[in-house]
Amino acid sequence: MRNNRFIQPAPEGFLGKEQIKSVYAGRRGFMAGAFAAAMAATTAARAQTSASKDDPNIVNLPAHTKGLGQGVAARGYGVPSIYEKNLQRRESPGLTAVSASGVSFAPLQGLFGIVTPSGLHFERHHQGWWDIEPDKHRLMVNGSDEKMLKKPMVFTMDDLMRLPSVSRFHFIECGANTGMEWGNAAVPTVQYTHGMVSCSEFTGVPLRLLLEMCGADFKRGKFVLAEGADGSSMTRTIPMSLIMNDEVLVAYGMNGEMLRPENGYPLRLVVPGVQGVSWVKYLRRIELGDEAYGTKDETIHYIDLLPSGMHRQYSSTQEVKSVITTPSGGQVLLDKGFLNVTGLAWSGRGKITKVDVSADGGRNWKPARLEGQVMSKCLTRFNMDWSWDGKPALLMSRATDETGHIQPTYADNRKVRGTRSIYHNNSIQTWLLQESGEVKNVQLS
Ligand SMILES: Nc1nc2c(c(=O)[nH]1)N[C@H]1C(S)=C(S)[C@@H](COP(=O)(O)O)O[C@H]1N2
Ligand SMILES: [Mo]
Repeated sequence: MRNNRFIQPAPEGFLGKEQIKSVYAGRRGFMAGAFAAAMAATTAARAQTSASKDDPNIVNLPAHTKGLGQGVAARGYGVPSIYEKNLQRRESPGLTAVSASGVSFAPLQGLFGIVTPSGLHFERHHQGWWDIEPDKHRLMVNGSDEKMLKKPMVFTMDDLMRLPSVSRFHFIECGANTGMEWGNAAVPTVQYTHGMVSCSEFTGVPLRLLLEMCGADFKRGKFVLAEGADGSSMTRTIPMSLIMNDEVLVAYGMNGEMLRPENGYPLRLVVPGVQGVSWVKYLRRIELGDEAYGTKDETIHYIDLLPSGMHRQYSSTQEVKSVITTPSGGQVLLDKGFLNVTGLAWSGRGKITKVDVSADGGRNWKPARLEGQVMSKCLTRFNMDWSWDGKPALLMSRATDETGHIQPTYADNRKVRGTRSIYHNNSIQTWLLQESGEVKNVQLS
């Protein structure tokens, strides 16, 4: 988010373990430093932005009103303003020990509306990313036996792109999003607590159509296996029930252009409402079969450790969830008074119908405004008018979806799931706004 005279942005840079520890130990060193810097920046900014009658920004004609601007040729592919260079995907400490297996988090604190700009879409690679030559890329569609699918086919990108296409807005969320928070409030900013969710318009061909072209037996076929062309050989089982309603796409487009290489160029699976790992990138093969495949990516990864010590498999649906993105962890409110509280809500089961916001730790709730068109399995932006009286506040949001599911508290989730899970944490997030204006990630017991 741009510097503004009411909110000091959250620290965007890499937060080392030591810094995190000092924040949570309640030592004021790091945050006090940030606060002092914020105050200094504010004083300087105030001199420039206050609209007094001798404001130099009104009186003096800036160069850009007098001179020639830059010619169009200066920008073949547009890039953001140089004043926005802090808004970036970031890696998190502790999560990216192996070089090609990595995560970069989307800077949710600085985004508006529901679409994640493609260059800020979170990334999750199990074995690094590739920029695959589209002319050489192939998608094979086959069956587990000859009767399951009569006519196995291999599609080129050109074959796929001449077929009827559809475009839809959907969120994608890694099953591990908010995963570090199961035990306690672990990371300081919303970028690291919730930044493994993004939302785009995807364009592609319904997978059902390809299966139909290949003569699939839709009575016997119960599952497909989707396989990626990178070194991780990402493989996931997708139930046919999701595919038959034409929601699952073999997609090449994202936000009006071809997919970005880091998001699966030239082809990826789009599985609305289902955790990110099933959205296989660099998609090279689809197999139709009559039972779940039980691959490495679904038997040892993306499973939920329960208090009993047992693991739960195939909990794929991303349940109803929301988070306030401003004010959020690491930001510092520099003034009392009116503030637009804003955030994002989503559900893998359909549309968001309601988001309630509390400023007192969940005792009182008020409905927020849902902005724009609310779409199924898509991010929904909420806003709420609020006035900060300068006293400590506990800010929370709680989403409800069209199936009636309500976002649970940490206490609710832990009753069933314990504290040692990594995946599928949709608990209500709490931000503590302190009298100093500093915002902290906390959990209420
Ligand atoms: N081929 C391939 N597909 C993949 C992955 C991968 O490493 N290789 N990662 C998966 C995981 S775990 C997630 S969360 C999403 C992330 O998609 P993104 O990088 O476009 O955000 O892609 C999924 N598809
Ligand atoms: Mo993931």
